[in-house]
Amino acid sequence: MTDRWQTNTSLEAIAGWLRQQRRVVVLTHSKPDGDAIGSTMAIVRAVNQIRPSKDTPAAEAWYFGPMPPFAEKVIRDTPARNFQQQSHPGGEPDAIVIVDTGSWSQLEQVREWLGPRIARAVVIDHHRHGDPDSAERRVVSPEASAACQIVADLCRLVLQRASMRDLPVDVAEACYLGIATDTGWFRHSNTTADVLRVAADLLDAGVNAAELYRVVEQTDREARIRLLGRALTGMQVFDNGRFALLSLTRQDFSDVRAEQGDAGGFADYAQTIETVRVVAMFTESEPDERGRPVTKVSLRSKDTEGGVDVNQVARQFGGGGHIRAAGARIQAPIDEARRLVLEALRNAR
Ligand SMILES: [Mn+2]
Repeated sequence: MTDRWQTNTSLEAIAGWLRQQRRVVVLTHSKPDGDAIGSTMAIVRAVNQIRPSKDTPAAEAWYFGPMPPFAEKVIRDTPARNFQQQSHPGGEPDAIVIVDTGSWSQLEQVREWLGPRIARAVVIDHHRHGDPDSAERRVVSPEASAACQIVADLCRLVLQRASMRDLPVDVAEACYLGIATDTGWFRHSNTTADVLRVAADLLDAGVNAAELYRVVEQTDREARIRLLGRALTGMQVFDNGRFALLSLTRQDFSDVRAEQGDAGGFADYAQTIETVRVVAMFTESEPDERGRPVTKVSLRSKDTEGGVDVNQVARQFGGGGHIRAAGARIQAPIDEARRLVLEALRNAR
């Protein structure tokens, strides 16, 4: 299937078609990130710009699953709906645009609804793989750093502007959001000359990059930083610093009044240690229904010598994920879970 995951239309054709549609729904993967929110917002704003109707907007975004903490501040009054796990979307749009994914696994909640409507659906994506039957037409550019890099050009065409520098500032801001977050604010290896040129055009269009950074990245709760302090204070390293183990007990969470969701991304801090190749983050969970202890482990590996396939390790404990990022729930007290996982990491390749 994946060999058919290729562009079969043009941005010009999609832009021309979008300009003629009365009602447009823009979808993205569940648990949307900065690129998903940015690319949906940019298209919704661009389409509504050409047909401004206060009562019934021409375009709206549909989101599924939990939203990142900055979502409300970047979406503001742009038409958007958020469907939680079970609810089904309704309505009959003339056009459906799917951005930053084309995989059914990431469109689970909308699959049943979307299935019979793929003839009026287009995908704009920058991932290497996807399901060709998620939309009849698609523009797939794996060389693009972010879906927003492609979407910026699409919005330029929809709005019939000569340059991305001429985009309305709210459209440019949404595009910049996705580009900045998908490149790690222009640090990751996908920071290409092309994406920097697009970002430069968006700044010329009036984007306030420093303000966007503050709104998106500087959102931590005090409890989360205190919890991070606990995790780092208790960090242990093994095998000449190759493995770093972090642990948080339920007591840690309650002491600093933190919630389970506050511990996300802690592995990144341990990964900044030069010698560290693999980080295992252990979180003591609620006991299971029979009262047995449960420990959640989240594994991160660097893609360099000494790194391991953490997906394989997680699978040994009934979990899984990706080669460099995976996790599992282990039915054991936290100390035993640490011992078992360390042993598995030492035996892994
Ligand atoms: Mn993306």
